[in-house]
Amino acid sequence: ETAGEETDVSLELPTLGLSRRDFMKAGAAVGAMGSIAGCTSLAGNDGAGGTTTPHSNSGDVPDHFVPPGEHDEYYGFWSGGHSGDIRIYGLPSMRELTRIPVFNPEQAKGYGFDNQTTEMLESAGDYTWGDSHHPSLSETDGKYDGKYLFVNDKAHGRVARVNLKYFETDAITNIPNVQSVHGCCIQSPDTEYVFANSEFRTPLPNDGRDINNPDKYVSLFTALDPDSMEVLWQVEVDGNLDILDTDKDGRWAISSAYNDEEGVEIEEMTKNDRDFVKAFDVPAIQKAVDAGNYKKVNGIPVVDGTKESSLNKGDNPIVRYVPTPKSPHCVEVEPNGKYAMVAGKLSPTVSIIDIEKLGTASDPKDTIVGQPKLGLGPLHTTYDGRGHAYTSLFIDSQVVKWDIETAINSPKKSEDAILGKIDVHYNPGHIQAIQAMSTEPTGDWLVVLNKLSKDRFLPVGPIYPDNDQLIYIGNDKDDETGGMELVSDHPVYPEPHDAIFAAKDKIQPAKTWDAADYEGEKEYVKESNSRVERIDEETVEVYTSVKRSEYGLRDFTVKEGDEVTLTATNIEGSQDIVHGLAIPEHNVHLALAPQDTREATFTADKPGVYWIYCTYFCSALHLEMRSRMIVEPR
Ligand code: CUK
Ligand code: CUA
Repeated sequence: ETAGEETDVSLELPTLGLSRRDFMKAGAAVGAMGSIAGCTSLAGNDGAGGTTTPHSNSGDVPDHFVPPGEHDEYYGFWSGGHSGDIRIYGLPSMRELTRIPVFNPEQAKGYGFDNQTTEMLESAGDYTWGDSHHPSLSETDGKYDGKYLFVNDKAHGRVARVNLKYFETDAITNIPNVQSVHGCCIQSPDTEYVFANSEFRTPLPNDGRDINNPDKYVSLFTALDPDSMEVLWQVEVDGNLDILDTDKDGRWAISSAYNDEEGVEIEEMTKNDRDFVKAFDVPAIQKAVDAGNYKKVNGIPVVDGTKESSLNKGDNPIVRYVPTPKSPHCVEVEPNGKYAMVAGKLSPTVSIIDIEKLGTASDPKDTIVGQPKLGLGPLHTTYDGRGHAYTSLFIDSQVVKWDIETAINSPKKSEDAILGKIDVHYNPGHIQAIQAMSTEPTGDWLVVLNKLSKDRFLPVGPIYPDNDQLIYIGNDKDDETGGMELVSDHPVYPEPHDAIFAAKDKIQPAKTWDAADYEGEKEYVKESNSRVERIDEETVEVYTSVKRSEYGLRDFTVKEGDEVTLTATNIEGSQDIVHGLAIPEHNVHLALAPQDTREATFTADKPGVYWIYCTYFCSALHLEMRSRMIVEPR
């Protein structure tokens, strides 16, 4: 049994899903399970596409079950990992609401099938997959403003932007000089920059030079303009960069980093006991750029932020190197912007950086004001806004809740800071509480993204789902878990790394398209204006409206070998009436939301008759909703 000990537990308690410890603790309450308040369904079906774990022994957890027809309180934006997408969930139900394709062409939404998205993917490197890890919501005044979500592509060194009016990716930047982007976040509090960490060290530029000189490989911190999505500048540093977060005042961007040894083999990378967190003084870097203090590589200003750089020698270094135990993983700044937590990964500690001291301490190591020992494999930390931090323990398969000020004030006794631990299933990576990345944490729900599910679900073959678990954190209690209560389990398709949550009123998606948003780039095709225009011997433009249950053109004729550009507008005004436009044997599919226009260019290279049909079931006459493309032989 690969699941080891835990397998036994779940075999004993197949429907409860409680750990042995929870079971003991719950004691008599288990016998009275049927009466647990707030627990709507003990049969394991919460209607959420997941299994329900009954709440443990307390009756004061609000209901996570959202009745039919009612809405969730919160939006959750999950990265899809190497699926390349963003998934949208409602919380607390954890129902998946939709997905937004980002780095992956995706046919249901026609993404990578119409000209606009195809051209965007092509000009961003023409890759057909990506590895999305860190979603970051745009902010105004430290609060989510609902405009954009940014996310990195670890696989190809890119950053994408999702427009939250249309829940659609509207820009992807392929960042020069870097191979892989890992850490990615906006600058708080006003989204003046988007930052991206390159994780892998490579020659600069990576064009065949310095292949055998690993000491010349570099890692870069990149700043992008959130509006134009252009790269503004980069900073070269020592070691590999990893995860990233910013303070709440627009000054510091703080990166975890490993491999200060600058080795290429694992043994070399982990030789030393110390690594250095990099704290980037953003205004100081901007000043250096404005003063022309950089070299240009592939058109991008690259500022020298290495330890030896003259820009780091004076009183106002542009990058501070803060020593931590080796190979730390996360950086997460707490909602007040006072402290940044850097989790140990290989060390059982979390290092607490006092952000104000980054600007004042003469020795960077004095910025670390606490280093509580929390458990094995600490990876990520989140917050409830009541002074508590929650850290995932990858190796221990637990979440530990701890008190930040106590950890700082009792540096010798870490136990004093620990408020409780709860078992999770299994091997958690990111952990995220509602709005914890902004200045407005709500402190009620927390999701822990477990990498392994082992025995938690029906077996589905050798590639298992992950397991996202919902934990209620609204009760501070003096018990074993510090009041944390495991509420539900949710299988997820591989492999989200991170998530970010916003109250529902922060996000205001459009119900239909507004043609003003694409006017000038595309023609809104009215029914009366549906037509075929021959441009030259080999080029044809076809324009058609689309509505229930007909295309503006019942048929159209082109010649074998013609390059056809088809423009289609869904002229419906009613929300939720989406139409598709599929052309068999031509790999053409448009998904058309109401008032949206899309274009597809293709070659009609096979003479014959092709039945164009609608892919979205839109009316009783959906199956009859057709047009014919007639391709005449030359
Ligand atoms: S990383 Cu995945 S568990 Cu890419 Cu945010 Cu830490
Ligand atoms: Cu239009 Cu189905």
